[in-house]
Amino acid sequence: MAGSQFAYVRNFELPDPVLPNVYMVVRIDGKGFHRFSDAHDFAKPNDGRALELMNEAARHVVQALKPDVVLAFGESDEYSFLLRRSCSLYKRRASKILTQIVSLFTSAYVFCWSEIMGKQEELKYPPTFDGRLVAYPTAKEIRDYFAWRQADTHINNLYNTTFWALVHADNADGLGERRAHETLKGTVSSEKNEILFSRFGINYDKLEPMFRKGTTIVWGESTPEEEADAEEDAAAGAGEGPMKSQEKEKGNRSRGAPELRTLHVDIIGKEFWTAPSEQPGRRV
Ligand code: DGT
Ligand code: MG
Ligand code: MG
Ligand code: MG
Ligand code: MG
Repeated sequence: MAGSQFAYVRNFELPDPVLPNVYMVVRIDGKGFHRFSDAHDFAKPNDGRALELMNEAARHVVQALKPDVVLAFGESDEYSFLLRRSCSLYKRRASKILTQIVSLFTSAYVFCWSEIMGKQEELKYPPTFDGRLVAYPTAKEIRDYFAWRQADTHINNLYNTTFWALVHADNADGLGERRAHETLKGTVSSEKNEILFSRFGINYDKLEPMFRKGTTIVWGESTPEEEADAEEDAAAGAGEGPMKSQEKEKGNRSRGAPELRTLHVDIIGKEFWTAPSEQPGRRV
């Protein structure tokens, strides 16, 4: 067969399977987002729309890789995706799984850019993301992994919020960036909280949960309120033409079916991992 004398090169393609029956976590991170966020005038320290764009790109990944991705957590320019232990995607080949997620996330980020950032916000150059895949043997490492990422969210957000408050103070106290760094050097959390409260009247705990807790995406049951809404919609639509009856059908079908939930909650404590209201059974 033509080409068979060349086909031996295939033997150089070594398999890279991940061990069976272990959790996999893929973390993607924006490349050079310090520059990217400046170039696109992201608000400091947190740009709500830019974070929503990250969340939307992540939802694309979770949807597309259903049911293998069971949880995603994002903050800043990064997102972590947890794959269930029984995942058999690409026969568990690490490079295939990793590149698929990085590629899908990146293209979704670009695809959704104008919808979320606004049509007038030009994408000035192609954003890229790097990624890594790590295997973890037990639920303990998984919970500690996500606790580690959320603790990072908190530390960075508290620092950045205090830093930019010091820099932007619109009175004679306004420090330059260098002096703000100096002021915060060596301070512990309680001191930053105190600066925020006494100098700027900011109660850190009242700031947006998305900024403080990051974003967690999980499959879950709809809440009783959402079900009531769906029922209301369905009832209102009864007998009112094809569009309405389709909505009704959708409302009916979604009842009890797992749907994507976007949360900004504590995932360090054990409640998140065991709460029956969020998902029947344990998450991992
Ligand atoms: P890397 O990941 O090594 O290629 O380098 P960077 O520049 O992406 O650095 P990284 O990932 O450690 O830190 C994320 C950067 O993205 C950091 O400079 C702050 C910026 N960034 C992320 N989210 C926001 C935001 O909402 N607003 C602003 N202004 N900047 C953000
Ligand atoms: Mg990085
Ligand atoms: Mg980055
Ligand atoms: Mg980062
Ligand atoms: Mg192909």
